Amino acid sequence: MTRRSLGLRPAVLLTTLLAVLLPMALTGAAHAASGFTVRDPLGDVRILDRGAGWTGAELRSIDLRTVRVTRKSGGTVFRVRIADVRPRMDGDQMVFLTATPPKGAGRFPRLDVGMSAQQRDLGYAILTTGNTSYRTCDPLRARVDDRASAISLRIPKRCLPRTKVRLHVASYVGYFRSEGPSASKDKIPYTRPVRLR
Ligand SMILES: [Ca+2]
Repeated sequence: MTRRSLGLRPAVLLTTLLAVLLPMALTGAAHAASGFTVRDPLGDVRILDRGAGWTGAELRSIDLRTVRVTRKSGGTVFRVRIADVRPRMDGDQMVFLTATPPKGAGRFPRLDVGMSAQQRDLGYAILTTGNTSYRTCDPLRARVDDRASAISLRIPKRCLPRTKVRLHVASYVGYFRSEGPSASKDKIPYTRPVRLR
């Protein structure tokens, strides 16, 4: 394709090219997703209370396997795979994510996220940006993938820190959004600083 064949002046040609290419670039950006995965070994659940009424299999069911963080244009999805999602279990399988600044970079922003396979409508995210300032995204609905034993929560951008943070993940068997003690626990130690949005 030449200028002559199109019969266009350079400025018009440039405008035409931009008109074609710019929407393509914007579309590409809108659909771009990036992220990372944190892995944890199986078999490392800590039993806190054997006498709380749950079977050994139930107590070990929250064994963390992977945490996949996918940044999208509308927010970030945290997808946590555990050993065995049990939607009909009596009691709750819970996952909590905490994000804090790199060492020595102060206390804020701090992100607190909670989700449960049994209490799907009660997921939440709280972004604390100062001693008395915070934003809440509550309630958020968790998605449960039985076959993959995964619990996912999508957090809107307004409740995500803009700066790099270290991510900590913990899972429990107990009762979600209650003050009661938990019967078992697994955890992934703080990661290196990562971007969540
Ligand atoms: Ca584990």
